[in-house]
Amino acid sequence: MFESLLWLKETTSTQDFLKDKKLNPYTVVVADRQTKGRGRLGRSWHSQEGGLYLSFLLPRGLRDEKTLPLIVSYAVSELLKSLGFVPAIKWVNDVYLSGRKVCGVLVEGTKDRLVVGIGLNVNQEGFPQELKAISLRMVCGRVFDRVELLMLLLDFLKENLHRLKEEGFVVFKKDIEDRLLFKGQEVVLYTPEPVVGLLEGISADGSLLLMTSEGLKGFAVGDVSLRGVW
Ligand code: BT5
Repeated sequence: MFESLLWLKETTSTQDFLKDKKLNPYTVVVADRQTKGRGRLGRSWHSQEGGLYLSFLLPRGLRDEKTLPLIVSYAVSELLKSLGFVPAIKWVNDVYLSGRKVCGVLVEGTKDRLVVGIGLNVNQEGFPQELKAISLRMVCGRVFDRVELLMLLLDFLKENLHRLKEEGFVVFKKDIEDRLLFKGQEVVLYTPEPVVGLLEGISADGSLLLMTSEGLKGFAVGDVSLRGVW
């Protein structure tokens, strides 16, 4: 599936690197560090050396395209599980270990392509306190070979993107719910308007289901956090 791969020492953002060029779908670009790594809504992504920062191109019009942030987070969580970690998926685009963020996913669209970005904290020894971030090394004390890790990650992505194409998002619903962060807990979803509710799970289209004072509601966008915790 992923036929060509470029590994850069440094770039502004692997997302911009792919957006700016006319490259084939499934091209992958990796960088050792990014000077302007970004998250959603213009937030910045801390991209010091030691992490794995990659983006790849997909054609538009894939089945259940809107669920890609969840599918890619799920593929990362499968990779981490295969390595012996116990990952949680934070709806809609994060993977957590030990209550801290280890990976973020960003999906952006151009006219005929989707650019999928993954930032995975691997060998970093620490982060600014306010980020509430963690790396694989900080969890288990081991230093990982990032090339090996990337190859494994691409395998998990390939398998799960193929499954999405063949069977649709609905077959992922239960597996994602089983490792959904805050499931069964009272949360606030910033849409950006705050909505309080009990996190029930996800719907067949990947929306977040909250039991609110007005009944069960589905949400397609937002940032979720535990009620009373920043
Ligand atoms: C994301 O956004 O989590 C998507 C991050 C995608 C990064 C990849 S790296 C390769 C590709 N090239 C790019 O330029 N981007 C993609 P969001 O859900 O908006 O979360 C952003 C928030 O995560 C920030 O505001 C911080 O609070 C936090 N954060 C920043 N850097 C982090 C890190 N290294 N580890 C954990 N949390 C971090």
